[in-house]
Formats: sequence, structure tokens, C-alpha cells
Amino acid sequence: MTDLSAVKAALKSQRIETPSWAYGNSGTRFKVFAQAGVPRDPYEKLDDAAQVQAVTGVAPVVSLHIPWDKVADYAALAAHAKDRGLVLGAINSNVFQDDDYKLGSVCHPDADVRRKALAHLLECVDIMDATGSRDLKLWFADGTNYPGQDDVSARQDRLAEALAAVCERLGDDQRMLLEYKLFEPAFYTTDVPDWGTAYAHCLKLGPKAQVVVDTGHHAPGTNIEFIVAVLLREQKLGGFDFNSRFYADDDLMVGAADPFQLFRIMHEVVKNGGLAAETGVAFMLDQCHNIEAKIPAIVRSVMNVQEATAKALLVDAAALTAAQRAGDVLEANSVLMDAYNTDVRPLLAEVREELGLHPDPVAAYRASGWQERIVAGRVGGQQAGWGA
Ligand code: PSV
Ligand code: MN
Ligand code: MN
Repeated sequence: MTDLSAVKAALKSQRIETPSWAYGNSGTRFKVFAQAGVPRDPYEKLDDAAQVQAVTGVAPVVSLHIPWDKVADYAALAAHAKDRGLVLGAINSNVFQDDDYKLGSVCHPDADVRRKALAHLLECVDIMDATGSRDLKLWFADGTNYPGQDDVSARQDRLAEALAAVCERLGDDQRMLLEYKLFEPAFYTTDVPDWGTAYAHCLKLGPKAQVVVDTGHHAPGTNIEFIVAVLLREQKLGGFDFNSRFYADDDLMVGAADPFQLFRIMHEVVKNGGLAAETGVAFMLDQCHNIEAKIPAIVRSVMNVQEATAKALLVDAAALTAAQRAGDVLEANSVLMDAYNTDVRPLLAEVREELGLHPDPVAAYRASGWQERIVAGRVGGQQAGWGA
């Protein structure tokens, strides 16, 4: 039997981090469909994030992307966040949108380009000091398009050197989250293509270096929950970049393409203790909302993560272990499926009411009048930078 009050307490204390770039105009490389009322600067992105927090109560953390969120005074931006009940989360570096990075950034064959890329990563740590952020999230577009183009092992050496320099610079309470991605924009080799490569680097770098699992960055059919279980077991799971994919790095709303996969991932998280704040697993979103309304889509995404988490928390752990130990394959599977097939929406509505919130966050957002205010008040909203 599952203890419902413990389930509710866990749901109330989960923190879901939303990305600043999801509030701006962003999308595919083909066309970014601009929406009315989107933020014109990072301050307004935080104003929108505050609306998501206001209706969900579990999304007070916002990731930034540098230089997309470049401001003159990061401490002032952090204060703006604080005034709205938010905190600034992961700082995402950007060493992929400059002409110099055609052949890579920290893995580039030219030492001058590598120095420039490293300087940016170190600047991101300076920004973390000002914002109070714990996490530096690193994703590299580095790789090659053609066999023979560059020395694969030498590129790993260059990567290791840069990562070590970044790790060295981190403060005691700061971490480096290394993100992997199978392919794109490099199509032959990618320098951090998979969790194994990320893990190997993080292992050498020590406890401040952790792997981040972006759910859209795997080959079709990859068993992501297995990766999650292994990384948690090795205490190397720094967090998630949640989103949905049908084909490649689609960046659609988490839980939209495959809610069952999201449940399986959250089951491994819950089972292996990753929901506890002390483990430091960050539940971040990394999404673009190109054709759907942005703020309600982010609210829905937060709810989708909550629903998968609630179902995972409802798994009857004792019954599951008993069935597994007895070798009762069907019973073990049905214990898991019972939890997955539970409609957790009423439970989450109760959780919200107990937090003093409206039971339906999307309806609450629509009723708030915020959308009408930003459409009327903001002109010339910002391009997030990605997918331009
Ligand atoms: C590029 O694939 C990417 O989508 C990565 O997932 C990063 O986390 C994100 O951009 C922001 O840099
Ligand atoms: Mn990502
Ligand atoms: Mn991605």
C-alpha cells in the first residue's frame, strides 16, 4: 500500500526548472513563427516564468542561456527573480553560434578558438557567481562531418583539458552538468555523443561534474530509463533536460510524444532516490514552443512531469519487489502498469488545492488575464536565438 500523504508531500516539494528560451520566439531551423506578447528581454522572461510558478507552485527555478540572456547586471536580474518568488537556475553556455566555431569550440583544432570557447565557459561561471546559480550546463555542438576531418582522440584530449579548467574554476557549491547528444549539427562524429562519453569525462573530473540527460538526444529505441538507473547508481545523474521527440531533437512538450517513457524514467528516479533534493537531480525543461501558445505550453509541460512523477510515486514498491523476487513476471509488470494506468489528475488537483492553488493551472492562467496584458503591452518580442 502506498502512503498517500508521503506521495503528496513529494509532489509538493518537487522543483521543475523552466528554460528562459522557451518563453521567447524559438523553433525549428525552417521558420520561427513569432507570437504576440513574447518577452523583449530577460527580465520579461522572468515575469512570464513567475506566471507559470503562480499557477503550478512547483516551478520557481529558471535556467538562463548566455548570451541569449545577456544583461548588464546579473545580480539585478537575480534580484528581479527573487522579487517574483523565483531563483535563477542553470546557466547554459553557448559556444555554437559564432563563425569561429565552424570546426568546433573546445575541441577545435586551433588553440586560439579553444581559448575563446573556454573564456566563454569561464565567463558563465562568473555569471553563476552573480546569479547564485548552482549549475553550469554544457552542451557542445562539436564534432566532424567527414571521416578523416579531424583526429577523434585528439578532440577528446582537447575536451578533457577544457572541462578540467572549468571544473577547477567552479566554487564549492557549483556543479558542471555535461550534456550529450547523438548527432546534429555534426553528422559523422559528435564529441559528446552519448552518456558513456559524458560519464567517462565526469568520472575523471570528480564529484562536481555530472551528466545531464536530455530526453531528445538519443537514437530511436534507446532505453533512457536504463541510463537513468545506471547514472543514479553511480551518483552521476546531474539532471534532465526534458522534452519530447518523435524523430530527432524535436524539443516538443515533455510527455507529449511518449508519456509512458516519461513514467518509466520517473519510476527509476523515484525508485533510486533521485527525487530527494539532496541528490541534486535537476528536473529541467528544454523545449521550444513554435506553434503553440508558450506560457500555457510550459504550464502543461510542468503538469506532465508532475503526472509522470505522481504515477511513479504510486507504484506499490513492496508488491513490486515481492513479485520480482518471486520471479512473477506478469505480476511485477502489472504492479507497474497499475500505477501507470492510474488517473492522477484528481490527486494533483488536491495537491494544488492544499498549496492554495487553483486545481487547474491552465484554466487559472487563462483566467489571470496575463496573456491579454502582455499582448497589449509588449511589442517586438525577442528571438530566443536558437533555430533562427
Ligand atoms: C541543442 O541540441 C540544444 O537543444 C541542447 O539540448 C541544449 O541543452 C540546448 O540546445 C540549449 O543550448
Ligand atoms: Mn538540452
Ligand atoms: Mn537539444
